[in-house]
Amino acid sequence: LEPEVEINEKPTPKQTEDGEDAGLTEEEIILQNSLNEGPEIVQKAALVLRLREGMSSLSRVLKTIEKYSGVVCHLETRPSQTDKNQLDVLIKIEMQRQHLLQLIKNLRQSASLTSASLVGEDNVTNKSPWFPRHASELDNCNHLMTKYEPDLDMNHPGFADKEYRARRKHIAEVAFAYKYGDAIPLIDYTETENKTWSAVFNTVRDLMPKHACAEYRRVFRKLEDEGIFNTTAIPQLDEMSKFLQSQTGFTLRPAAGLLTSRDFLASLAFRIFQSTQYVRHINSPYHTPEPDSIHELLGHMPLLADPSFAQFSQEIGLASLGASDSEIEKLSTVYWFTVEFGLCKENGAVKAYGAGLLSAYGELLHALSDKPELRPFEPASTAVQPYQDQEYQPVYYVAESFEDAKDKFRRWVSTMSRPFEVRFNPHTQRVEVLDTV
Ligand code: NLE
Ligand code: FE
Repeated sequence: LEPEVEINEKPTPKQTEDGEDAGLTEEEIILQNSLNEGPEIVQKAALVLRLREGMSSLSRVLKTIEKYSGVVCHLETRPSQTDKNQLDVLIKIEMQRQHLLQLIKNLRQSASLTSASLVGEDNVTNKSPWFPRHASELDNCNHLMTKYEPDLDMNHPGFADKEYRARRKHIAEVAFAYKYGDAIPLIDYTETENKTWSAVFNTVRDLMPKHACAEYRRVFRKLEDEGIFNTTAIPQLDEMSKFLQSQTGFTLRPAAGLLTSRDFLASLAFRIFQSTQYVRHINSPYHTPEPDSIHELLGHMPLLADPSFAQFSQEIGLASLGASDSEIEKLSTVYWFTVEFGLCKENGAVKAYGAGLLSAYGELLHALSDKPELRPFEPASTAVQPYQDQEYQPVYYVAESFEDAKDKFRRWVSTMSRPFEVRFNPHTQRVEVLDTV
């Protein structure tokens, strides 16, 4: 069978008035411009096609890819939603740039295709992906992960507790309604919720002098002196946000639950921390796999008030803006083993600074016992260490100091693929993009 899609070595591009090829998508223009840097460079690409004659056209398309020495890495098909006789196809391929461009042009001219387009994939990616440029755009960064939720997970201690579930729903709605510039809504915490807080707060206050890092201890005392930390009532996010702002410029905004990594990390770039406002179930006060306000307040807030740590947090956020999915995965792993579960050295001893440790006393003791494996913090290897969020961690990473962690992190981030730099302008709360290519 001869492929119906013929290989035409010299297509005659239609010219527009300003001399550019007509009808090219942004990705294709980028691809075309990259040709002079190395036409024979093998490049990953994703194609989205709509085929007129279903599977029989698909086999012709695949043959054509083969003719161009392309490798098919991934293929998905489904009947088109608008016309069941047509087939929608996603094909991920690896192919020399010069052939790739030819292929797309030829596919476009083929009679068996209704449409063909190149979509961004790794280094073909659109050079200006969307990410928030101003703190107000974080209103769009509130996508939730549905992992461990009282409504969905039978193992959640709140699963069978109707009242708890209704309460969670109410507090989540408050967060969803929040818009940049609003005052953070006050939550009138119930007696049970305050009791849960007291239980956790008292254990942390007892363990902290021995096990928490100096920066944490310093801010903890300050928060006690200011009356924000006290054993009877859960601090309000609003008062905490004002406190942080006065220390490091960090502020808070309410989040409805566990956010996607991309959305969560993006906010850190603006020195904004998205914080949950609901409280864990009274039946399991000393460990929960999901974030809740006790974890945020007791775990995260003291360190966000430390200038060096605040800077480190913001830099993780800045590195995430416009990063590829696999880089986001690495950055969130680094975040996990530092901000959430990090240990650090202090006068020859090992102390905790990770928020997931400082809000869960069982794991805090576990981390500082001889049970887990401790490794030195090295961003490149830490970033690829698999982790889970249901049980205590088997491995922790130890930083020499925040300054050292930051230096290492900066060096590692500079090896990432993003073709631009970003800088936060604190006067305008805007992220400025500096092109480096
Ligand atoms: N395990 C922590 C706690 O119980 O406070 C929460 C970790 C959230 C990532
Ligand atoms: Fe956390």
